[in-house]
Amino acid sequence: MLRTSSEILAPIREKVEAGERLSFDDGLVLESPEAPLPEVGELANLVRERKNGNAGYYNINTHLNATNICVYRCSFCAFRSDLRQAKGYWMQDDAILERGREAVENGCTEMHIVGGLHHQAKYDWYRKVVSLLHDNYPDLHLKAWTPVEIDWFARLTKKPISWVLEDQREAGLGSMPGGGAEIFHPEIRSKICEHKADSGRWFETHRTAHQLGLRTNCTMLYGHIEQPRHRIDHLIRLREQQDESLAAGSDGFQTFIPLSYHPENNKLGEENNLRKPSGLMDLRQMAVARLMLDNIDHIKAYWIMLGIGTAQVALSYGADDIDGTVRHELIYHDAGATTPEVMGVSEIERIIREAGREPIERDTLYRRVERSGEGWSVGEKITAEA
Ligand code: V47
Ligand code: SF4
Repeated sequence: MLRTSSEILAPIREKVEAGERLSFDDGLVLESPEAPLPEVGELANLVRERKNGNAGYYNINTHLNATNICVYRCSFCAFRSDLRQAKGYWMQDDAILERGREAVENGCTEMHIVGGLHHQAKYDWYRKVVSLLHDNYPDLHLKAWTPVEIDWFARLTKKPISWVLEDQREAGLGSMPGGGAEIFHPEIRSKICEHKADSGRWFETHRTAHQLGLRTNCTMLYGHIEQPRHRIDHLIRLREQQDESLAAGSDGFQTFIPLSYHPENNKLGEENNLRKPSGLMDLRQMAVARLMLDNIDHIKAYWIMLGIGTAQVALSYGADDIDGTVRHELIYHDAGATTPEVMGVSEIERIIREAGREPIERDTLYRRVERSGEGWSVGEKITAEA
């Protein structure tokens, strides 16, 4: 018998309303075109409002990609350069310090630092990127390095991940962004980024960071050659890690960011004739993530990647955060993003308000930011369960 759409979602609705955990198979149902997107979104919104009320979080941040030269060749990456390519760059101390000065002048609370793994850069250079900024701009929170970089540093220094993370923390590392996760399942990972840190190493890095008291984010790159089962597998692996970190007394992952694949200027897109995921796909991924990741507080709709319109709608499809004002973003703009290069605070607040949410400026660790005149300070940690 043909089931109506609501019947398909009825068992999931019951679980969501009762606050019960969804299974792998539930995830596949949510992914199925038979599950109507508005209903999936409504369920995700229920969880989103339960966890984060009406808040629409943002921060004032900037990016630093100190080199785009990279030993790896992930097939989706439009940002990387070879050593001898004209677009290759490697920033030295003055340029890095200048970026810090500009950030502080613009009221940034956070610098997001990731980049290529330069063939000739020694570990000390990567450490100096962090220590230079931290020593000169101690109030700027440095959210830096993915497990791909931490794994590279461990290879360069021949030290364990825990040593690298502790050394980075001593240099000024404040937390870690969510990149490098891509798709964990080996059927896909082996095709899009076979050489860099594998899923085991990715989780080992985050687990160790959590044990050391560092907060981290997590991501998933979707909309290329993966299937729904790879995405649900990815989300469940993250959920299991979060269970483990929370059970061990750590705070674990703060935010999950679903990353919508951009097909321009990269081999993966060219060889598979891929198109950008639709707005509907973006919204479904947001909602599915909110429903599956019951133990992660925040879901971010990264406006740079989604576009402003979709990010606004996403605030009612599970997301509670749209990232920040974002200066100097390269990874998405190199891969075809047409969003503005930076957004002002009044504009970011306007688009959150227009989406029916209350704009709240947060710092990287989700504490309310209070501004007076030129300066800023952090208030209470915002509790997730509203
Ligand atoms: O790991 C690279 C992705 C990630 C493409 O933690 C691409 O707050 C789409 O992790 N199309 C880095 N995605 C970005 C990232 C991130 C972004 C915003 C906030 C946070 C956070 C983290 O970007 C990479 C990869 O998954 N990426 N190329 C592309 N062509
Ligand atoms: Fe290098 Fe990162 Fe691009 Fe992969 S995604 S090629 S590791 S810069």
